[in-house]
Amino acid sequence: MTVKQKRVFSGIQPSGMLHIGNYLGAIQQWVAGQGEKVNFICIVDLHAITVPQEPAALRRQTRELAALLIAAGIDPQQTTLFVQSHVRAHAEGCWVLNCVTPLGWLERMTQYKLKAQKQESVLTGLLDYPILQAADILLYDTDEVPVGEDQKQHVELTRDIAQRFNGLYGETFVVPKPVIRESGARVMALNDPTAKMSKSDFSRGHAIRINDSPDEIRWALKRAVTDAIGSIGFSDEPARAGVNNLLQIYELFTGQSRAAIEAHFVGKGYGALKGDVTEVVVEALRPIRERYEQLNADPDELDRILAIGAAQARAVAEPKIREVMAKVGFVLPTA
Ligand code: ATP
Ligand code: LTN
Repeated sequence: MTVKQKRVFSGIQPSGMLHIGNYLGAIQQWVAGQGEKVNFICIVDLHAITVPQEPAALRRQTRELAALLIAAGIDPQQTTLFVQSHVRAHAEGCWVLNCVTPLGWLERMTQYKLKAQKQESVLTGLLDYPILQAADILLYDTDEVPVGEDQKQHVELTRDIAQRFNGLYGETFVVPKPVIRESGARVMALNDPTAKMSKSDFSRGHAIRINDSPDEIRWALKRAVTDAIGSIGFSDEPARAGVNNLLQIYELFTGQSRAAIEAHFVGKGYGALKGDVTEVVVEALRPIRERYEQLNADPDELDRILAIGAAQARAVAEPKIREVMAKVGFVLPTA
């Protein structure tokens, strides 16, 4: 008997340059899982416009994100890498799922509440965001969704929506599981270790972007918020969040054990910690930045890769959306 390969789906918004939180929380896992499972990685431009975007910037960031993902190790031969708006089934699936999801389920989403607070005028799409995400995931019969901690609630909502649809119309969707790594699931802002590092926070020193120069990385880490305690060790205590965050970044980029890292820093001060983290981050990002610059210089090649990805994605999503439409009672268009 052949065992069916697991399907993995994840998405990322072209809402600005990636930071090490995206890399450590999500992309590293996507790269590690390539080969053994069937992988789909989607650049979610429909999600990006749930908050205002400048059209030229969105277009540029979409290609930049594709280049960066490939530079970071996503191999288009092994992973279907595509742009969400290239596959219409995502918007169509979102509409159908809108019509089986109670409004109250959306109003309690943490990400919605946090993002809505930051907007002068909240767009309807922002509330609907998690349903579009559910459509993304469910159209591919996804088993696993590797994401950072902040997305757990959206994947749980996706499970609820899948079960509700299956209950109303009969078995249609696979109920997916979130996959969240223990360390790195929540990389904190360097200038405020109580907040998660976020793409759409542009304050200087907030994040390390994957294409930052070594000088910029040094600048941000030098000013990273720590505490007045002085000792260096992993800790869950809120007062130690800054030091813990630096240690986690060190851990994930070096792959060393926590015990070895703590032993390495015994008797050292925060200046040494920041210096060592800087060195490790600069060296880990250097090859990614170099590959990124090469790829970004060839937009035609990127568009070609994305066109192949879109065709592969459509081959899965289109039959699924037809199945969904048939289940709800639509007359399917012929041919
Ligand atoms: P935005 O600030 O524009 O909402 P973002 O930085 O949260 O963007 P997304 O595109 O929403 O980035 O997320 C891409 C992936 O990166 C998701 O799997 C998300 O869980 C993960 N991620 C985002 N921020 C962090 C973080 N600080 N630590 C770990 N993982 C993160
Ligand atoms: N909301 C996600 C991005 C996203 C996603 C998805 C993640 C859109 N569709 C499907 C996993 C699966 C975020 O990272 N902010």
